[in-house]
Amino acid sequence: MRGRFITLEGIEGAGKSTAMEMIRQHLEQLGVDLIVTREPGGTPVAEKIRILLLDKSNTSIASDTELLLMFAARAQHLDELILPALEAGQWVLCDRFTDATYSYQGGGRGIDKQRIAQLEQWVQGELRPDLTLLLDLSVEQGLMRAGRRGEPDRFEQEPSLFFERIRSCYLERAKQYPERFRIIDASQPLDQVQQQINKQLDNHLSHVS
Ligand code: T5A
Repeated sequence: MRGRFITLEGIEGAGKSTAMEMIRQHLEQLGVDLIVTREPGGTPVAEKIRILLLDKSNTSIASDTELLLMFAARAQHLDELILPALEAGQWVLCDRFTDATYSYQGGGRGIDKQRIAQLEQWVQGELRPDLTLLLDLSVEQGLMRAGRRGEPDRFEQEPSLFFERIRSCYLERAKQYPERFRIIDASQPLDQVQQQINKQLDNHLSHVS
């Protein structure tokens, strides 16, 4: 049986890295054979593309170049890691996927969603996440948390309006695809975020088995 594909999304500082670890522990305790990965990245070549994308000294990356690099990294990630794992029956937990492209390159940069949809179809075919946990919180709160981590990367240097558009786009997508999106209130303290996430995972598992 094909494994399940779970993605985690949210604006900067929403707490994805923290939540990834909680999810990994919860699913492994339940006996799920899981691989944990991230985008952009997840394989040696895709991680090199990530470095290019996040490097703030690359001040003149055109929006279309950024979009194509995201999908170039994704094509490699799917071919080398995600698809073989799912086909082998493993579950894949991925920190960001194509909803981030719709939100950052579509909502944030203003690229036409139809162009993103064409690339999505080309690179992924019919593959879509089975479950997407959207960690939602205000841009102000997210940027404040992200700021505590130190030096901002190329995306984190953008003004807060950029992240407001990204957040709106994420929330629109959650409305558009209610069958797979679950919104987590990430403004809550960590233990409550964890409870919300575990509830959604348990719910998902009960429908799978
Ligand atoms: N990107 C990505 C695109 O533009 N298009 C795409 O298609 C894709 C896939 C890299 C960048 O690439 C862009 C988006 C990104 O800008 P990333 O590495 O996932 O992607 O980027 P970040 O959002 O920067 O991810 P991080 O992992 O660095 O941030 P997190 O995971 O959201 O936040 P985290 O867990 O590090 O938490 C931040 C701080 O808050 C605390 C943590 O302890 C930490 O100090 N915290 C909390 N504090 C209080 N209460 C809570 N509930 C807390 N949760 C976390």
